[in-house]
Amino acid sequence: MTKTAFITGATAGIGAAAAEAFVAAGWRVIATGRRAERLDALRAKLGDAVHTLAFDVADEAAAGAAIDGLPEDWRDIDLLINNAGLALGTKPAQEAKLDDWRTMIATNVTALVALTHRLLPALIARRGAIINLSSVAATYPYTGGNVYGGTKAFVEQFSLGLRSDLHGKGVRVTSIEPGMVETEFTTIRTGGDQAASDALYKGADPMTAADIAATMLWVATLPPHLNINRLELMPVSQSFAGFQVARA
Ligand code: 8X3
Repeated sequence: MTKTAFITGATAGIGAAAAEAFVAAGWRVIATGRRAERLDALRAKLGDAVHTLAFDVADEAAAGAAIDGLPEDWRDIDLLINNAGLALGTKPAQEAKLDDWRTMIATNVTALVALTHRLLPALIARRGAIINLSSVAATYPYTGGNVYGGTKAFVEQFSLGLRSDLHGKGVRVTSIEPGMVETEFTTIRTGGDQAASDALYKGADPMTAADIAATMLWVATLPPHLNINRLELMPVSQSFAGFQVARA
């Protein structure tokens, strides 16, 4: 039977790539995001297997209205991919903007839990699955990661907590935790600085949105008795740095 995935942040990057990968694998996709014209383009590209919902994931009322308005034949959701999220700013905490922190918490944490809460009954009814997009920043601190890393640590731990709460319900939950992926992520993080984004990815052979989409599809199509709890991945070119020591 054809399965349906609900993907947030499907207008670009990993979300758009996931929509493409799941449709190519025979799924139906509810693609959501703020930018209606991008969703229209996605639907034009991928066809009737895509249903689009344009709303800002951080606007709980708009998200609720969009979901409540889903046509009858799009209500059986087998998989929620909580992909929408962002990083804002690269400055250390003492120089960061509080509003950037608020926006990251609103999108990466508050919106994600609200949407999950709303769709849980449907997912339980279908013995479905949830894939949450966390980050290596959940585990490895780096300068300027502050609240972004905190939100992604929340996503990781919330995912594990969901697994406990959903014990015995047959619902799978996975936290996917990528390192460097070349998408609009860095342009957004730097407030539109394309040169900074290009410099970060230059020569690094970063992961691609399609790499993460393929990982999501793999996780979602494993035998139903198998749950990947956390999955951390990086490009070969990225690894870990040591501790820093401030000397007098
Ligand atoms: C972001 C991961 O490695 O680009 O989620 O900071 S990294």
